Amino acid sequence: MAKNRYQFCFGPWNISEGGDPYGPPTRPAQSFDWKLAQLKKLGYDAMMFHDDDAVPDIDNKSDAQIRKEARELKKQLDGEGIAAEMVAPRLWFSPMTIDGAYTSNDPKCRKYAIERSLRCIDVARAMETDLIVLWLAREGSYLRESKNARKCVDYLVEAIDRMLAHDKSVRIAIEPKPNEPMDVAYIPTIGHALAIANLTADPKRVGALIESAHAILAGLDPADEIDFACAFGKLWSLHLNDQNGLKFDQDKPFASSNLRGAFNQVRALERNGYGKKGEYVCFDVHPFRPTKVEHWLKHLDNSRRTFLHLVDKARTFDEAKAKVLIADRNYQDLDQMVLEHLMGV
Ligand code: GLO
Ligand code: MG
Repeated sequence: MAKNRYQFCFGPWNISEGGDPYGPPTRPAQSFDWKLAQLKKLGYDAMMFHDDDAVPDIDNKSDAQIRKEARELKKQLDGEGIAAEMVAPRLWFSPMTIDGAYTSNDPKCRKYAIERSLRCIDVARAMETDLIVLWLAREGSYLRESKNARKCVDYLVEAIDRMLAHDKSVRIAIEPKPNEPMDVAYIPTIGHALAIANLTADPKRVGALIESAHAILAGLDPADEIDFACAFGKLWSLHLNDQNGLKFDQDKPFASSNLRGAFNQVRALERNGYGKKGEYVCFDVHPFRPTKVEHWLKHLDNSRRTFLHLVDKARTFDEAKAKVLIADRNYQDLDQMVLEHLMGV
């Protein structure tokens, strides 16, 4: 397998229990410590966190208590040789975020969302990461008439500006997703994320995170989204996974549905030098619901293995031969060349 520059990461939520809207969990909950130990064994380098993965019950704790617990966690991670990749405010569980967080119609709820985000930054600082990820889960609407989408752009900018002002070293990576849980989200694609970055007080500190499944849900090719973000120097994190067409967010193992699509994502990462500035390859993947406890970590191990195999495939792709076919507009043979390369024949 490829000797490579990549460093890998997942979050505690990726060792999930299998509950879905139609049925209960199929695996028992595991402790955080157990999850951390598995991360190391699987050859991963970092963990990504929600603010309340790092400090449980964060809404009911004082600022001093939050900082203390985050520092203790940092020590635990240091002991294991694991970095914290990022911290993300979980703005979709609280009763204060039922109708949106930064874009709620209720000013009290918007205030809660901003204050919670500032606390999330305090957690990140204690855990020595400068990266905050914003998955804007409920920033959208269930019906268009319920919110003023024009105002919501201002609310989003205001929230991001407050975060940028709270800590001058923090960087914010927006993780776009077109739908789920909302009918339609306000920041559905990388183009939207980068456009809103430009309205903020410090655009240099606002970038993006691409999730393969989210791009597919938007009807886009994740590889092109990667190239687009990289053209702006804005791809600061990555959630690789897979998705079988337009349905609920599946978070399948990387390449599970579309091997060729995954190959093209890896090619895009390779040609942009992703990872050279310390960016991590994170897998936002979940086990299939029927997965037994003894196979519980396979989706993480397999995603990483597939990624490394695809790095080999990207590096051994016959670029010179492809160039000749492209110059001759012989896309038929180019197509077959890619298929045979992936099939190993
Ligand atoms: C859901 C998102 C979610 C985020 C995570 C980090 O669709 O992919 O898993 O990545 O909450 O912000
Ligand atoms: Mg994600």
